[in-house]
Amino acid sequence: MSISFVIHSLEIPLVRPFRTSFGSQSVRDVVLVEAISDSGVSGWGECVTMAWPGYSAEYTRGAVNVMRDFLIPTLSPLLGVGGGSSSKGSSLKGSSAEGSTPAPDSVRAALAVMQGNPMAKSAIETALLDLWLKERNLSLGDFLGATRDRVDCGVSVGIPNSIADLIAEVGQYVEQGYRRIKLKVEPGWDLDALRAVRGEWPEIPLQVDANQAYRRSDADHLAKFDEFDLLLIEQPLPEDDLLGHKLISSVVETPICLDESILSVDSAESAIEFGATTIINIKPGRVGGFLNARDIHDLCVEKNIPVWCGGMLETGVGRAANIALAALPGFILPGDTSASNRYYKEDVTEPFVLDHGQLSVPNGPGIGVEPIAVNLSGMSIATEHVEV
Ligand code: NPQ
Ligand code: MG
Repeated sequence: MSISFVIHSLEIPLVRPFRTSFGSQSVRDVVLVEAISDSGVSGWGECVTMAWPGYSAEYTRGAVNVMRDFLIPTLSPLLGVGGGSSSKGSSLKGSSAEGSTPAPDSVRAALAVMQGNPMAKSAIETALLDLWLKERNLSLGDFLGATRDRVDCGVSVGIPNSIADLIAEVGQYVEQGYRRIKLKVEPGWDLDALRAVRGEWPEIPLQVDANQAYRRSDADHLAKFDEFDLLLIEQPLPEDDLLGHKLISSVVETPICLDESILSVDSAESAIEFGATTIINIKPGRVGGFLNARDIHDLCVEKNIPVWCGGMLETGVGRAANIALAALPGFILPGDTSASNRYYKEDVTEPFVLDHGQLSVPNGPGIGVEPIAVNLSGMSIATEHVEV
């Protein structure tokens, strides 16, 4: 038995530049991980890093290096090759009669030997999970415990050049049927933008995301957001500042929602119990994969904390898997699970198309989608084969 990996580096132009408090992007550099079984079946996972460490410490070139030099080699005993373990068939922990792919839990456990790098881990774990599910003819949604076949979609609106541009862009999304609008904010781009959008759409579900751009001393300023009837304020302060978020929530009535701060089940429980957050944004890449994402969801259901599915400008590969996750019962707020055309004129898979503000949960085996070969090759800037 053997599984080989191909790391596909792609570049896809965005339909418009996406600016946040940490910078602007007009091209999405994407890495897709392909795990190929010895029977020639491929499993796919998307690495959601950005080109530079702006959102979190991970970045694309680093993620490719850690996958090639450490994460994939660390899995070789599990895959039954390397270190001589291939000869001991009965000791192949995690493999099973249905196929040669190791079980998802054993992949997670093996990768946990390495610190950090959750986005790189998630890409590899998801590629193997897709393969494992395909061997069982089981969809990711059914595996994770999805209870819906459609999910409500929101959209994240970057920081534009003017209020007029903002209103025009939000107007397009409202017309397309999105069920919730999220404005990216930063000091100097917040209250005027909110006033303008609320003026046009007094009733639309609205929230903001600061990507860590404020400081503890901005509590009184953030309290001025209360008059705009927001669903939540996402990650106003730096990732490591749980006390700051707790202090902010004692001054601000709008619920605080953490994104970058939540890295694991334990950090989620810490933030909840400490009083730093009352809503959580779950992104599989940020938390090291779909198993951890599901476990954080389960914790939040138990603790009555609403969750929603974040987005990292995924192609159809990452999007398909996110939509399966967003179909779990605790995902009660619309996610950043937008249609393909929010970001891309052409997606690497068949496009996800919004229908009454919702997307359908893929129901084929695994993540339920495949890259289209010509799209993949047209977008490719590098292809690296990694033998286990
Ligand atoms: C967030 N996403 O919730 C992120 C941050 C983000 C949809 O708002 C390239 C790749 C640019 C990933 C910009 C949304 C990005 C990116 C922002 C992720 O915080
Ligand atoms: Mg965010």
